[in-house]
Amino acid sequence: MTSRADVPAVKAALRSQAVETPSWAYGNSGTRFKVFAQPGVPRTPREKLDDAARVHEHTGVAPSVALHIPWDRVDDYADLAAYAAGLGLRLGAINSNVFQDDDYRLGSVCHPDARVRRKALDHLLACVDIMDATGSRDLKLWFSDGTNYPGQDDVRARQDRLAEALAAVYERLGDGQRMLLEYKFFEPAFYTTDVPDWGTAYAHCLKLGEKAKVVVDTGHHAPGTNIEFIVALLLREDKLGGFDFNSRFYADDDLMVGAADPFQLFRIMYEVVRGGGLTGDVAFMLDQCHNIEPKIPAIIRSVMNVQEATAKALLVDREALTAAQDAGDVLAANAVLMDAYNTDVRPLLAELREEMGIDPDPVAAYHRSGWAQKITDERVGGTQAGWGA
Ligand code: PSV
Ligand code: MN
Ligand code: MN
Repeated sequence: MTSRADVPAVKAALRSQAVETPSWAYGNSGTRFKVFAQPGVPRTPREKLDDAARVHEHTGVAPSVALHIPWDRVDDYADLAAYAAGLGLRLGAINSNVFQDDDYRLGSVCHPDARVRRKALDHLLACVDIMDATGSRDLKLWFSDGTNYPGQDDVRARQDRLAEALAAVYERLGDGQRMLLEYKFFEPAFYTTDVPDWGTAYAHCLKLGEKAKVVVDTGHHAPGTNIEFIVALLLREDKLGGFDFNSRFYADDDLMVGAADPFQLFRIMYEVVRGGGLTGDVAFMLDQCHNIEPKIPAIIRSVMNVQEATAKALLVDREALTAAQDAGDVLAANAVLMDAYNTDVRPLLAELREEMGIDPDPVAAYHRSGWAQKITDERVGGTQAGWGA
């Protein structure tokens, strides 16, 4: 541990960080080649919340769950929110889905046909109604819109259509509600994507106003992109709404955050800490799919990975770093950062968990709890929920 670390302050910051887990990570998922069904997977949104409650119980820092509509369709969202509250949880971001309908072949809010655009907009507005019922703060917007072939559609006109839809949604937001615009450089569109990068998302959010912010999904960049620079810049402009955390080796792999490149996660979290993002209203959400590994322990592991990166970022000796930077001492400055990154923070986190009254080893505690066996025995019949179900 770095000598000047203010351990109580680091622990207090870690205690207050909340990581939001996604309802869809608890369900079955796969690639376009095969979905491997797992035993005990939730059949209903309530069962997804039951699993999320286990993640929160064992980590102490995962008190909210993001919903994806219509994957989490229920008749009464206020009732679902009450159910979540009964488990010690709350409902988090509402993720809209305008990408899984035959009508969206050529896009949703950017579609050339006004009828399809209206249908997509109606869905987004319905998501705000759901937020009113659940008390959710954030509407997360990701559009699969784009084109596959040069000349297929007018790229500028599509931006106009996008702006029109975003403005209508923005108008509908209530006090304390926000919209988070997510970008992704390709897939499913392969030539142009209508919100491909942070710059496009930022330009739209800037025009819309302060309730519109950018969300950074860590898997949505070209290889080699310096994501921490984007984070630093968005924070500086007060336009970072949150993260969809996951990790990737190739494209949008949706693997466990911190698994592929823990050093990148540390660099991102350092910019978050440096930019005041830990104490502000940045949403730390996971957006992952656990296709071959058991889901609940994978989600617990992911929450822990975010905590470990955050702890290391908090341990950076900022005074020593500034001194080295001011002196133009390249190697000393780099060494300060690397010292923090190379610190084993697991004992600190184990200690923190004990202080919070939870088991210092969340994954082991989950395995001991018997929950995996219980859901395997009880959740038989019905349709297992999953990505796209
Ligand atoms: C798109 O790739 C995305 O990252 C968006 O956040 C979607 O809502 C989510 O994945 C679905 O898993
Ligand atoms: Mn995402
Ligand atoms: Mn994605």
